[in-house]
Amino acid sequence: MPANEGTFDEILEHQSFENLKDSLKTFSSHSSDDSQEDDNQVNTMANSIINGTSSSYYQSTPIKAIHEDFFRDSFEVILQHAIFDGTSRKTKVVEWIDPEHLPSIIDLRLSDNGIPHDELLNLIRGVIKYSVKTGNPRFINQLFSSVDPYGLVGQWLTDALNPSVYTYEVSPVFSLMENQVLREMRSIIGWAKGDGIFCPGGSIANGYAINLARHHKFPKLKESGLAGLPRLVVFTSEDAHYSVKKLAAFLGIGTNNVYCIKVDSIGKMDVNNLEEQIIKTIQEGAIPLMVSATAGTTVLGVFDPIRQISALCQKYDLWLHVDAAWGGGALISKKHKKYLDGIELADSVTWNPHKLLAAPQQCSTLLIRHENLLQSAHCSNATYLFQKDKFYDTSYDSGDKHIQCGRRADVLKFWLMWKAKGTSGFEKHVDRVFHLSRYFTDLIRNREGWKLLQEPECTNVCFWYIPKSKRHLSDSQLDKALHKIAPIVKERMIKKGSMLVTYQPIHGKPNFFRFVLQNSALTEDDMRYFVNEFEVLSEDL
Ligand code: ABU
Repeated sequence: MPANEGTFDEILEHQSFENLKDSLKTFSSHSSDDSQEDDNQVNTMANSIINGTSSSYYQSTPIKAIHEDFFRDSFEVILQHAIFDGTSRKTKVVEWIDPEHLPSIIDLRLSDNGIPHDELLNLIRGVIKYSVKTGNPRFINQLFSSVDPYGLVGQWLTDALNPSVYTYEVSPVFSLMENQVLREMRSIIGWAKGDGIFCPGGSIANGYAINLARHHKFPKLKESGLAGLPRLVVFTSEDAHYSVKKLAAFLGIGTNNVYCIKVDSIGKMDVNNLEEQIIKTIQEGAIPLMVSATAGTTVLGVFDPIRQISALCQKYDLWLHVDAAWGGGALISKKHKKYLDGIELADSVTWNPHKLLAAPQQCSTLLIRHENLLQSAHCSNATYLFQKDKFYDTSYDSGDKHIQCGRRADVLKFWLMWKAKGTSGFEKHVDRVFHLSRYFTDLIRNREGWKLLQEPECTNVCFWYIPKSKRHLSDSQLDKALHKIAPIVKERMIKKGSMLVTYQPIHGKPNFFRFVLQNSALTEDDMRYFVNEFEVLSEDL
């Protein structure tokens, strides 16, 4: 096709930005008799496109002539500022602006007219500048961090392709990719068979587990509902993730029927107390439904004794779920998988690769030992999506295993990382972050002013730093002082932008800091940096 002929869309698609106006004029003179009106239209259209005024551009598709530069410019800004600067030790973890003032720095208001590309680029710069750099090595605030290069490309590719993984028909590659990755993860757990799904977060995966446990015991409940059912009880430890209670409420079990089992001195589920509570439940005339054990508790990072819990589940016929959202990644390490001893005995496992394995948010899975249960518990056989008379094997249409309909392909970023690094790459990553957590622990164990809460299991290291002026205090005075010090130190680190580390109280103990690692680009120097920074920030307290 000559450069300036064809339909309007063809012109937009094939023209360079510079030739756009001429092409639009030619297009216009070919397509209408009213030349004055056309001239005006062309001028308006060309100006709005050339000036990047998107108010007149509303179509939900990229046009090369209009968007190529915008894509490249945006990519350059993201690459430089979000990715390279964002992961640099020279950049602050956060540029703190309080919520009252942030709207005067980034114009968050929405208006009737669109804005040009150069203004959009400025907004993108602002979003990057004032967002927390979770890929910065000094961000160790949560159970996720890092900007994995392969994961990020996978995430971008996912968004460029914009799939929904419910049928093979619309997601052929991702349907098979999910099967492959979930099968591999099950095999790491130790299951030759089973099933699994990607979930929108670990909380939802835990909720699925509760529903599966209930469906397994009461298969008719899906149709008949809760009426007429005996009271069901879910057991989890005092230190388990709050999602077990939340999802039990959501599923109609009720938070009062989540029995919180005591933990021992380091935060592991006390199996004697578990058995007592199971027996109590039976005596109450209620049904003990499931135990949700935790592999890597959120705060202390400890692993419940899965093998012993499993023995009780078998004795009393309970479903065993392991919430390994955080600690599941340790299964990939020959050295550290011992913490999850017995996990193959579970009925279901939550495992979030976006946590310890540092896949981008979000990437959560529920893996189960039973085949066909997900389908029977959740299917509704929508005839506009899951037609059984399609020409291909519809067992690859996985969407009806889920309670969601539309669903992101969270698998791609994780698969791409796995392809790029291999299982051995993940193993080295896990071993590295465990090593660094032990290195940090050794640095502070006997250092003056530092008090370790307990020896770490996962990569969580919990501690207090006692400023010089408080070291003479009695235990009870010190507890009160430390409780107040943590929020002050946290405020200082945020306002300085020097690091981000979270604090919390637990079991009646005063606020302490939880240091937690998933970023394998950290170094031993970084560990010394953190020690020094805590001392500097607390010096005058
Ligand atoms: N899903 C638990 C995450 C909490 C945390 O990042 O500390």
